Amino acid sequence: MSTDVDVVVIGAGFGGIYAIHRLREAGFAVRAFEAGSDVGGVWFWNRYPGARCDVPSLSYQYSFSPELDRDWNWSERFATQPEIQRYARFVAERLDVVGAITFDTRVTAAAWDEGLTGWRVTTSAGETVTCRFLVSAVGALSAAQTPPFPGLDSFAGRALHTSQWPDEGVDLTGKRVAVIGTGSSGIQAVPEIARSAAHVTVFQRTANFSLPAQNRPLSDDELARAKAGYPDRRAATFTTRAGHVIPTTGKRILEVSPEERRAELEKAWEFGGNEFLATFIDTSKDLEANALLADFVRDKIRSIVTDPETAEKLSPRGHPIGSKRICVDTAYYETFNSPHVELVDLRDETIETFTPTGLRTTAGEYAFDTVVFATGFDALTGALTRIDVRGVGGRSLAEEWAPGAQTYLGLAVPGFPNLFTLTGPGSPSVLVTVVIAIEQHVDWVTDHLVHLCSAGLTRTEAEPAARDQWTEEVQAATQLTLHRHAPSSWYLGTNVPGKPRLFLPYAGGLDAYRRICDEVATDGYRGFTMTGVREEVAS
Ligand code: NA7
Repeated sequence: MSTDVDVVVIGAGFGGIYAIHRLREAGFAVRAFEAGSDVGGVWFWNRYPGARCDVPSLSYQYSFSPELDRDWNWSERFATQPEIQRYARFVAERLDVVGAITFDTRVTAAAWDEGLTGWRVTTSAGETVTCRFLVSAVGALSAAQTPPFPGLDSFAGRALHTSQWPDEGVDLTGKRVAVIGTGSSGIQAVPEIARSAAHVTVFQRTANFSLPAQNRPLSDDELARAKAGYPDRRAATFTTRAGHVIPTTGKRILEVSPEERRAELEKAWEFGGNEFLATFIDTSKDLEANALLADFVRDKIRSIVTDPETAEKLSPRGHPIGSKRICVDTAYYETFNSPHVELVDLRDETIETFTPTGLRTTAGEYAFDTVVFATGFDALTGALTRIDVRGVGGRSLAEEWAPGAQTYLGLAVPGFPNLFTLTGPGSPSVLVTVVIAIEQHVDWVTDHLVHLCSAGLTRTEAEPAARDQWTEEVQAATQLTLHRHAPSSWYLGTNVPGKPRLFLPYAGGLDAYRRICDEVATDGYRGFTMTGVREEVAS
């Protein structure tokens, strides 16, 4: 039985764009569905004021094409959301993949059909498309999470989520705005919102460490140097732990004098960005070393924020710096020096209920016209489990992952043949430069499918033993990092009520991960059962 296409790709963000390109290049007929009205994925949706990448632009781009590198020019050190979305569009047009994408259309269900040896994919437009292989490029941070606050329906003002910001923008001039959440999105949005709003109340549950971006325009010289260094960068990309080269002094913070420590950290703070974390090589491994780094940042907060009580509330405690996602900001702490910006610490008072005019905490009432939920995502799994994916025997992926998402290499799940989950749980994804992680995944999946089809086979399925062994490896990798000391984070799923506590990304580094994937391929795709005979081959 033949299928409508060889491959359906879900999503047209960075993963989907490159997957369509590589799979078509390898000879597969591909169709993609995208819920947004343009390419970009997370960079299409996250339009909140101040939205910016926290990885330097020059590293946050595909590495596979010298031509793309040559012809695209970033304007700033850390690109804004609109510029990154323009880049995604530029690449999609260059690779001529736009025609393969059906926009404004969600995949709502996908069911494995053993007789077909393929998937039946259903969309929000009511279309059903059959395919041999299904590639999920839904993104790790794309399923928005709004906590079920009591009384929210009664709130008469406007409620917004940072990742679902209206396309036409929102005029907050003169408005009283509440922002709930102080992760990367909240920390980027608050200074921008405070520019026009009459009053801003920031509700903080956990104070996060944030580093100054020290953003600036990129000069022509810098761009020219970056382009000249392209071959080296490309060669180095996959040999790094993080997916891009990060400068370090190579020294241990515990071994340098207090003067040298301060001087190096001041330099790194002035340089800006999350590269600050790599200044010394022991701070990501050793709690004592990490505490010195954290102290430096808390000193900075105290030196910036004039009200000592507010400074103390903004000072993160209880988790090592870098064990939760580090934030990168522009004037976040400075914003709290403005008289119209107020911080509410939800460790001192908790939200009881929304009311028609705002919300009530255990300490009192707060009135506002607009609430901005900067409350994050059902990360790594939510975008896929919100689709009704059914594998062998009708087994639901959401049910399979209900006790905690387990995969083989972050890419495949036993019982769900011919399905590949780009940047899925158990892959480095959000812990590394995700565009580079995507390239590795797509290349590996394409090679796997070419291998399968060249052997005249039709079905590939991860083995339970391989999944179990990989799950152990993912958890063991976490134990070697300071992530294990963070009591809560979206890496662990603790931000989503009812989600099991399990560290989801692979923390062993992109270099190690790539080596493992390459070895699996060299071993004839060890851990996958590959079967089936194609009709045209058999006849
Ligand atoms: P994050 O980093 O998950 O931040 C969400 C924030 O919302 C965080 O401060 C949470 O506090 C807070 N939150 C979540 N639920 C609640 C409730 N119920 N009450 C109060 N506060 C709450 O999401 P972002 O969008 O900022 O960033 C996600 C990633 O996107 C980011 O790391 C970058 O990689 C890009 P908590 O810390 O859970 O106590």
